Amino acid sequence: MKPIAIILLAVAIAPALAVGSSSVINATCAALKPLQPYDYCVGVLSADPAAAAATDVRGVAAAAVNITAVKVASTLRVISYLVDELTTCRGYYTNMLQSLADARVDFGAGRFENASFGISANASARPMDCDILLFEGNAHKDPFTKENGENDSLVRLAGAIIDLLTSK
Ligand SMILES: *[C@@H]1O[C@H](CO)[C@@H](O)[C@H](O)[C@H]1NC(C)=O
Ligand SMILES: *[C@@H]1O[C@H](CO)[C@@H](O)[C@H](O)[C@H]1NC(C)=O
Ligand SMILES: *[C@@H]1O[C@H](CO)[C@@H](O)[C@H](O)[C@H]1NC(C)=O
Ligand SMILES: *[C@@H]1O[C@H](CO)[C@@H](O)[C@H](O)[C@H]1NC(C)=O
Ligand SMILES: CC(=O)N[C@H]1CO[C@H](CO)[C@@H](O)[C@@H]1O
Repeated sequence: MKPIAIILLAVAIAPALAVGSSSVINATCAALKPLQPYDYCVGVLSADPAAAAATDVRGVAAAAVNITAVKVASTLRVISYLVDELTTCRGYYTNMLQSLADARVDFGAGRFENASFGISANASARPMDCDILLFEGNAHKDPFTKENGENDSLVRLAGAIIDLLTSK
C-alpha cells in the first residue's frame, strides 16, 4: 500500500476510533432527552473509560454509578476537611470572645495595660489565623474570608484605641 493510501485509510477510520465515542452512550443519552441534557450526558460518560467501553445500557449504568460514587467521595472529603478546619476556627473565635470579655472587665476596672495585653495576645491575630488556615487547608474553600477580614479590622481597631490609653 502506498503511503498516501495509508493516510487516507487512517483518516477514514479515525472517527470510529475517536476516544470515548460510543454508539451505546449516544443511544442511551438520546433516550434520556429532554430531561437529561444530551451534551452533558455524552460528555460525562464519554470521559470515562468504563462507560466508553460499555456494550449495553447496563454497562453504561454501572459506569454512571461508579463515576457518581467517585465524585461523591471527593465531595465528602472536602466536607470533612472543612469541618476540621472550621472546628479550629471555632476555637479561635471562642478564645477571642473570652479574651474580649476579659478585656472589658479589665477596661471597666481601669486596667488598660491588661486589656491591651489580653487583646493582642488572644484576639488580634486570630481572624487571620483562621483565614490562613482555610486558605492553606485541604478543603480549598473559605466560606467566610470576608467576615474574617472584617473582624480582623475591628479587633485591631479596638486594640489600637485601647493602646492610646496605655501610652499616656
Ligand atoms: C456520538 O455522538 C457524537 C455527538 O454527540 C458524535 O460526535 C459521535 O460520532 C457519535 N459516536 C458514535 C459512535 O455514534
Ligand atoms: C465500578 O467500580 C467497581 C469497584 O471499584 C469495579 O469493580 C467495577 O469494575 C467498576 N465498574 C465499572 C463499570 O466501572
Ligand atoms: C494586670 O497586669 C499586671 C502587670 O502585667 C499583672 O501584675 C496583674 O496581675 C494583671 N491583673 C489582672 C487582673 O490580670
Ligand atoms: C489567653 O488565653 C488563654 C486561654 O484562654 C489564657 O490562659 C491566657 O491567660 C490569655 N492571655 C492573656 C494575655 O489574656
Ligand atoms: C465569623 C464571624 O465572627 N463573623 C463576624 C465578623 O464581623 C462581622 C461584622 O463586621 C459580623 O457580621 C460577622 O458575623
